[in-house]
Amino acid sequence: MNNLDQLVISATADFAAATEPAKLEDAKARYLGKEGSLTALLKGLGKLPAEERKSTGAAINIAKERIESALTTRRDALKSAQLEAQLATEALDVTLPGRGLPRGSIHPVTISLDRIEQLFRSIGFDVADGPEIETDWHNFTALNTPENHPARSMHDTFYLQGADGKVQDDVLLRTHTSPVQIRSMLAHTQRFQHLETMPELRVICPGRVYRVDSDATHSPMFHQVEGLWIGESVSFADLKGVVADFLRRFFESDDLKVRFRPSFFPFTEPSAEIDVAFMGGELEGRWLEIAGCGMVHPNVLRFGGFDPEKYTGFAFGMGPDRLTMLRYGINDLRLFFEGDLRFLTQFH
Ligand code: 2NM
Repeated sequence: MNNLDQLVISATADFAAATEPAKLEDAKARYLGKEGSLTALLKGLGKLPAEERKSTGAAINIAKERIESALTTRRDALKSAQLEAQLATEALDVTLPGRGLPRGSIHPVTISLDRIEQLFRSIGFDVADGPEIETDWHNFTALNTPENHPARSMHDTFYLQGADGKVQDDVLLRTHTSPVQIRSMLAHTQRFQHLETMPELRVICPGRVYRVDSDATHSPMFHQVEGLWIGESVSFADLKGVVADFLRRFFESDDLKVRFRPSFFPFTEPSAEIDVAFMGGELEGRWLEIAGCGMVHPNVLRFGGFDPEKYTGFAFGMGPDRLTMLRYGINDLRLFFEGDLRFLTQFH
């Protein structure tokens, strides 16, 4: 093997040993650079006798081409190895399933509130809301509640503190949604005061209410939906029809039994508790107290701007929390307000 062949073999081996482009360029310089061994051979050509120059020059050039070709091959190999490595580390599996958006779910009490609103809208009721911080007048006085009624005590109702830290006796967290009924009556009677006869007022008031009470069946915050229908000839028969029809539609049960049991509320006269009994299911035949109702007291009509000699009305109040418990068979009210997603995501 001649020197040139050895040079080609040595260069090819050096190129193969270079594992990164910078080292490969160093190896290239050792053979093909200004100081490289092949360059030195070419420079030495001049010193050769003329008859050897041509054939030696040709042999050196062939060796040079073989070295250059080995260099190019190695360069390409390093380049594709680097690309392979980069592709491996930056790999993106476009066939993986997407992360998706977690689907929320509606709170079970909100499901009930939406259903209740929908059912009452379908028979011509409006839906109203109002402040949760109320005045003593809207929450009690206008609802014909006597000065000494237990509901008015600090023991039963959350009163607010003023800036001076003193508890105010005339600002409170509403204990029912009836103050919204009062506000609706006042807005209605003011709006239509120029008319000989008021149009009928039909409204329900869903919302949060607050009482000092807390155990498995009572939460200091809970929900209420109250309804009100005032007109020139609204009767207790209308009340029975509207409420019984609503309950049968809400519980999707045509054979639901509904009964009205005489009771007392300051804001209605006469007043009644509303009981239901399911036909079938675990609670079959048991009477369950579910709402209160009555004919709006003349004093309340007057506070709302209606002449009780001309108008009558019925009102009712129910607890959507309890309705939801019955509809879904839930036994602890606190589950609604603890924010445990394992519970809350079960309802659709
Ligand atoms: C109930 C029971 C009976 C009621 C009365 C009124 C108003 F403002 F019209 F007088 N709203 N809601 C009412 C009547 C509420 O809850 C158990």
